[in-house]
Amino acid sequence: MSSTDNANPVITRRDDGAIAILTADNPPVNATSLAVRSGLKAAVETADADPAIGAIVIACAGRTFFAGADVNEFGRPPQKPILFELCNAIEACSKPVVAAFHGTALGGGFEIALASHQRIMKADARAGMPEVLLGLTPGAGGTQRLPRLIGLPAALDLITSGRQIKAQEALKLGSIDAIAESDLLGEAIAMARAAIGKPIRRSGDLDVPAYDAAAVEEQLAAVKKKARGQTSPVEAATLVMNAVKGSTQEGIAAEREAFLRLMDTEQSKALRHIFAAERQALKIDGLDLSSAREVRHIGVVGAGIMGSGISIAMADAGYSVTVVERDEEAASKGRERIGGTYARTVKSGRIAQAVADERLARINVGHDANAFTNCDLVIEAVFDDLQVKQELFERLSGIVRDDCILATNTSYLNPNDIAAHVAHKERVVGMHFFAPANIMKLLEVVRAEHTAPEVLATAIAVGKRLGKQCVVAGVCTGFIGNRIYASYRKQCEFMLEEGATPTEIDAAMESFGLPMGPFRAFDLSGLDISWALRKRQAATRDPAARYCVIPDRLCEAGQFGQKSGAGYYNYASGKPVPDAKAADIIEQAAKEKGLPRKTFSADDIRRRLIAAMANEGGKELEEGVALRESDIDLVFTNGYGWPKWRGGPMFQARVMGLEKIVAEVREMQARDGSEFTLSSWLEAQAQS
Ligand code: T1G
Repeated sequence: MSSTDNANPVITRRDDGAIAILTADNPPVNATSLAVRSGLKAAVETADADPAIGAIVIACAGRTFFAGADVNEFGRPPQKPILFELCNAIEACSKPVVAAFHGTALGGGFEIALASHQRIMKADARAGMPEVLLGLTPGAGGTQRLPRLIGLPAALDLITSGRQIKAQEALKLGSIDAIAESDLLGEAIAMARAAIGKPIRRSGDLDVPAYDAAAVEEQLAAVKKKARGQTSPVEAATLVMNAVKGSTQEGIAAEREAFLRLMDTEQSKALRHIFAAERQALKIDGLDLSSAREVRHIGVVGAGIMGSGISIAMADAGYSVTVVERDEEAASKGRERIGGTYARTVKSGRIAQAVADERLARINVGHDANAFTNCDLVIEAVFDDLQVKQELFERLSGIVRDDCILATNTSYLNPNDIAAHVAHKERVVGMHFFAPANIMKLLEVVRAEHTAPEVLATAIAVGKRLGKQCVVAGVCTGFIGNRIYASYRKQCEFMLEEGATPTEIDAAMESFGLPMGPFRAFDLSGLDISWALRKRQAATRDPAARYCVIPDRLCEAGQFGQKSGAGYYNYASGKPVPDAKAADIIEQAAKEKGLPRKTFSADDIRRRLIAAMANEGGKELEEGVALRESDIDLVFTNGYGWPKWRGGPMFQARVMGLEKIVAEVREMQARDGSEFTLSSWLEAQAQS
């Protein structure tokens, strides 16, 4: 019998003898939208009451089993049946219910499986409870049923981390009963048939397996430490612990309260903003990502810190990589650098030696650029000097195929200038990695003036294969991230001239959630690098613009930051402490500026810095350098250490209130000159 309830087109029932097979079909990922919840609950109850039915199989059509609650319903009034009510109905069913899952059974999807009486999973499927990654907690019984099935420690791990598990681990943990060898549905039907008339094992009725209380206490402490200010992992851990304090239904009630409360928090809204942003970033008008060319062999020019990091990222993703340095000595250093990185990765336990060997074998380091002849893409990571890069690209265009993509990793130069002497300029694109390139997720893909759409699509496809968060940027000095970061840095320095200290500013941003405050970060990256850039730009600097001499004077005093033992902080003791020389330089510079001294609260500091960032972001949006606000937030949450639960500078500007942000910028405009002119985009947003 096959029936589709016309009132509910997403759930169909097909009977195979005494087995009712209920299949959901709700593209793209079978989110448990209202139609799924109501249809599936009705179908389960109908099948349970049907005397011809001995057991039930729940499955999904399309790419995956239920991938969780429908994020588009979040923040709206809940509509019955709520997902936990569906799960309770499944578990209460008097006949055996088997969940057959493929793809990614996540969140509410995994909870539907846990409420079923048995679970069979395709060998290549994955399961998980990613709610905390959205700033939420499971809300349909997961915190109660999972620990009863797999024990407290494993349940705490999965639910507070949000990580996905593969079939073998799911089986080993006890969260599933079998892995489908070939025919998921056929094997699920057989499992259901075998269960008819047998006792039903309901996970909600199980006792939590014995556990080591001290070890769990340590685990709870570790969750809190790792959360670094994010609340949902800690809340989720508390809910899981309810499994040993009360009944399943009491635990589910507590889940429901926490889930609804967290839904309204800034952290969850920020994390959902980022979730949506990640899926928006590569939807670009007029760009067909499927037009990307196949890339197998990649060339990298330069095996320095960036070049070796990029080479490792490429080899890790399965590409064969030809690295060329200027001479054998530099090539040899490059080999050592790359080999050393892999050795450290193996030593840390992140990969096995065999994997490192396989990846290393994909990287060939030499000093003859003719080795690039059969490359599909060559990226340069040489010294950020325009003439050097122009000459390099001119040479390369005489070596590589005419269709070989030429990418530049420049941070500040204009890819159009680099492309000036290249034959077939349409093949030039920017691929701006962030150090360390094999670790940092952000990749700014810079669309130069002549970049062909399929070249842009290809650079994005390579970035995605590397596991990067790609963000398309237009051409300007510093592209999306570094241009905004420059405004942020200037306001940090200006506040020193007005009475704030490096420690105060760092403390304000670290308590905001950054892993490291700005001045500690400047010291870490080295004050001399931006000093060299400022000296190069000195001749063209606007004399009317406010300029802070503090970092220049620190460098003139040989205080380049951590690398020289002192910068804004002193590192002689091994830990950063305020540096006396820096304090004198700050005091002297402030006196020379003669600005009114004031005290800054942490909120003052955050508002001023986020205002500077949002204002520059507004200008980027006006110019088309950034395609959308959320792209800017992706840049800072993937490339500059911003916690995703803060949503990014543009998100935070809205949280703080755009009127206040505009007021802050107007003060900057009056005090700091034309570089901080109020963005018309920001002004319009504040008025809308
Ligand atoms: N709801 C609605 N749409 C979703 C969705 C969801 N949960 N997940 C993905 N989509 C859309 C996505 O926007 C995109 O749409 C398309 O599906 C493909 O997604 C009570 C409350 C499933 C691993 O957190 O992890 O359950 O752009 O590009 O790379 O306890 O999507 O095509 O229009 O990401 O193959 C828990 C989130 C929710 C899963 C697929 N579940 N999704 O990855 O494709 S909370 C999640 C993912 C919950 C319960 C609680 C991934 C994926 P469009 P995609 P993908």
